[in-house]
Amino acid sequence: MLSTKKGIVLALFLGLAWVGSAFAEQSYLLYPTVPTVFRYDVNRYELVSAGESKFNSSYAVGNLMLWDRIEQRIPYEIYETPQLIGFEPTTGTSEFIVYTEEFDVVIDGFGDAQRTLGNLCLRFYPYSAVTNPSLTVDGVASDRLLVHLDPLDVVTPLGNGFYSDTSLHHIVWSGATAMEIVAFSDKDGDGMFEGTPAYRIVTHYAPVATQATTWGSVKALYRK
Ligand SMILES: [Ca+2]
Repeated sequence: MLSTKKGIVLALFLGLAWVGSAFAEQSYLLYPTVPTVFRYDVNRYELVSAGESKFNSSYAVGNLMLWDRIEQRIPYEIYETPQLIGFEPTTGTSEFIVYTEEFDVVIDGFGDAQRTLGNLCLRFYPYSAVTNPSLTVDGVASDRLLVHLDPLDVVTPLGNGFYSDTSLHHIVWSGATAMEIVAFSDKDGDGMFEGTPAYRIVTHYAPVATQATTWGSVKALYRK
């Protein structure tokens, strides 16, 4: 749980970030259910090694643990990802890297208060598209790179001062070398995402299909 002092500092930080951009739409945590490497934004996260005082083996991937240096806590939200296999540093936007053209995406409304994510959308950005990329979300073919989703109510306590509810979406894509995916609230309804996402998924075309051996059991966790 955030102390009041930390909460005030965080509120000031978020307030300044808000003032800093004339118009920005909120992005949300999303992650894949298949094996994934988390490329963490070094301005927000750092790695802690086994033996350091902050290290908690319950959150270890190998001998490393991710730490949120802004909120000074374990980033529980990242550990919601069911098949986290490693970490790599990057700068700017944190991203989950996968290699498949068909997988499930979880949108997670993780936060320190109950809320409803309205005007919820997935936005897709193809890399090096050689033809018109094709895209199917939840079995429905989309001729646009923006897909509207039902609002997501976030009401379930996680037990550590945070709340989380999720929605699961099955994605199939082709016709590009990679696809970047962002979840956000389209406040102005123009079908575009304005701002810099806190998180995204980058899924790469994989000529040799990867086998997700735990595919069925992982999906079962999220289908409620
Ligand atoms: Ca917009």
